Amino acid sequence: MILRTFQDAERSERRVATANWESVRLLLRDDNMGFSFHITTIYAGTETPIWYQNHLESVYCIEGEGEVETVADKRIYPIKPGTMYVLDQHDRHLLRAKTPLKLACVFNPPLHGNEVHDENGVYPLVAEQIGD
Ligand code: 9YT
Repeated sequence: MILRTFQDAERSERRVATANWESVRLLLRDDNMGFSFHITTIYAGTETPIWYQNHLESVYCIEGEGEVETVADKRIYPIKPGTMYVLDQHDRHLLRAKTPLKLACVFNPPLHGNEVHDENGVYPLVAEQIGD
């Protein structure tokens, strides 16, 4: 059994912040669940290019308003509370927040904890350690 609170996690190294977003990573790879689970806030007025070439991600909107555009076909999907979008094709996309967007995010494979996007919006696939 694992029990954590958002309130404790956001005051620890589980909180990772960038110019466009911050993320509180409640479950990580070393919890051995096969996925990681984060509460992410995308700052209002931002556009973030993202391309998870090495990960699958599901995103559920708890609060806020925004949109996601898939780069390949330029389709725009509105995001509001209750909306889920799923990057099942490793879709390259642009995430825009009109107001602060509070999102629950699940990653497979799980993140290690300190990843931030590189210049292409990608998280590296951290090599498994021998013996893992
Ligand atoms: C929705 C999304 O992918 N935002 C970027 C941050 C990511 N959720 C994370 O690392 O927690």
